[in-house]
Amino acid sequence: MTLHHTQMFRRVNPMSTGDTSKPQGAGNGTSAESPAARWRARANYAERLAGLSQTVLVVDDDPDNRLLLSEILRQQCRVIEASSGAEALEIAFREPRVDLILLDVMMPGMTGYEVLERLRSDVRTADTAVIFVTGQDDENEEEKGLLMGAVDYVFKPIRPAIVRVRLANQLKMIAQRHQMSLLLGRDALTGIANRRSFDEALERIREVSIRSGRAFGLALIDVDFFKQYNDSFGHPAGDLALREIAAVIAQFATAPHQLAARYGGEEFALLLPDATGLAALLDSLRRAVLDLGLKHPTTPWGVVSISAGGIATHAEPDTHADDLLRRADALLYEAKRAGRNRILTRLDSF
Ligand code: GH3
Ligand code: MG
Ligand code: MG
Repeated sequence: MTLHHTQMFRRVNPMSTGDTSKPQGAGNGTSAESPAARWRARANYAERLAGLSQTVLVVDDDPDNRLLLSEILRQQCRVIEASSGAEALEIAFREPRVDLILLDVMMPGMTGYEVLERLRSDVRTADTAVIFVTGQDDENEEEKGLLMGAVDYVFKPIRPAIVRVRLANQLKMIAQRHQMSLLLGRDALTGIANRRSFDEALERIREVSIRSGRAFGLALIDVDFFKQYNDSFGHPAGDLALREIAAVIAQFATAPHQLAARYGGEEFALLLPDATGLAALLDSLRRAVLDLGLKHPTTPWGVVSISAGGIATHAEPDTHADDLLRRADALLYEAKRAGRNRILTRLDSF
């Protein structure tokens, strides 16, 4: 990954020795003994502990500003630069993990506001934190940016020590949020995402779809005759079967922002930002579960199977997550009534 960055982008090249152990003076003339210097040393230590695993994209049309910001940041994170809004979007959509974007407001071609709007309209970047960098100290502009979802503002001329601390604070919050969602978002039995993660992801994809007008896919999946499986082999064997089925479902959601989740009990859900080929995908999934070959004493086909209901649709402002789930659930119910071991999909025309 680092190699990739070095090759693809102008990575900021340390002009110094690369020794990150010393607190950066940041050029504000504070002596090493001052309280501020001691706090700075502690902050730097905490950053090093956190590791340089986070990535910040610096977007500015002015090369001097990019260089300055990158120099300030490179001790605490990986830095990628973009010189225009278009380049920023291209990188943000392509890079698997940009944690934060430092975004110049006034740029030729596309303003920072337009870039933010585009970021919020794509599921890959809808959650990416943005800090605006602006030369204008205008209350209305600042309010506008914050209302659009920027997490903070940095004002030009750049004051390195302040930028550094603001960035460190945001990066720390982002890391904590990431860790928390990992801790809270997994299903204990199967290891895949749980209902909580799923509900969050569905809400995000709904909001993105409202903004972008683009369709996404949602499927509810239920194991057939599972009560009888438990009754025949016992609950622990049922647990093992659920883990195997979950692993198969997870294989159908490996692309970024696709999500496979345990919705509850023996029900699972799939969320696909791109709805193309939903019916074929669900049918492959159905066959993959059959191919597990988990013996079932009472199904007509002798092995454990699933049924699924899937919708490909886009969301309007008055579309609620519950509406979407209800529509997928109605199809699942029909698939069950029609005999199980089958999938039903409804693809809205756009
Ligand atoms: P259908 O084909 O209509 O879906 O029939 P079914 O038997 O699968 O559906 P039903 O809702 O009647 O039963 C669901 C069963 O799933 C009953 C319940 O014990 C089992 N189940 C739910 N959660 C778990 C679990 O975590 N572990 C095990 N082993 N079984 C579970
Ligand atoms: Mg069920
Ligand atoms: Mg069932």
